[in-house]
Amino acid sequence: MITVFGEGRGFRVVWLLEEMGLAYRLRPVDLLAGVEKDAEFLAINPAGFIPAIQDDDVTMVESIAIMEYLMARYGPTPLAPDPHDPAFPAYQQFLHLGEAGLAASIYFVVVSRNLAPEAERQNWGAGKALAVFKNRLGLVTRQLARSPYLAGDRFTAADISVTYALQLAQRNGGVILGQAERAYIARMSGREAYQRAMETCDATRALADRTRGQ
Ligand SMILES: N[C@@H](CCC(=O)N[C@@H](CS)C(=O)NCC(=O)O)C(=O)O
Repeated sequence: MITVFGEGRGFRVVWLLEEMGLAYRLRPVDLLAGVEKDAEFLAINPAGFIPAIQDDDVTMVESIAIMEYLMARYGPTPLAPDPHDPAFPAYQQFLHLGEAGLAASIYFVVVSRNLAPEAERQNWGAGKALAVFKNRLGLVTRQLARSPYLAGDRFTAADISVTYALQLAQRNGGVILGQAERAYIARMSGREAYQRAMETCDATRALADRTRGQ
């Protein structure tokens, strides 16, 4: 049985597991309560960030690497196009842009806005991170004008990667997304596997409920 530790970007992993129909359990990790008190989780990831997974004797961190591991280990799956498929380059690019370009940037905007001391909320680093996010978002907008999914005409793990980042920006980063991105999120979150993942992920669902309509 695969164990997923923590939500946040762990939502990507849970959504992927639901898309693949694999059995798993979610073990919550409460970062705000203080991860230093969670000895069981620190034994899995001594660096204390989420998500992590345990799969028999495999322990991993990094949500995109975890998704790639699961698709390679339990695939083949249409969620990961074959390297010879014409969809592969766009798939690979957006799978990684979702974290390296989008989520990793907006995360520092989110923590500055929500967790930093009042006087440090408007800091230069957060402004630069927001500018980087918006710059990379332009590539997503351009791609959505060309195709319904980021890798072309079918859903892949790249859509899981980017949808998570767009929702983080919308829910916690103060970003107002355009019509194309909002319609894309609505399509992605209408998927049955997404809905099942939301049922499992209590913290993500609570956040979505709190920020709906903002
Ligand atoms: N690139 C990593 C980012 C992991 C990450 O920063 N996770 C956040 C929550 S989603 C976290 O644990 N932050 C607390 C910390 O880094 O100490 C991934 O995709 O898994």
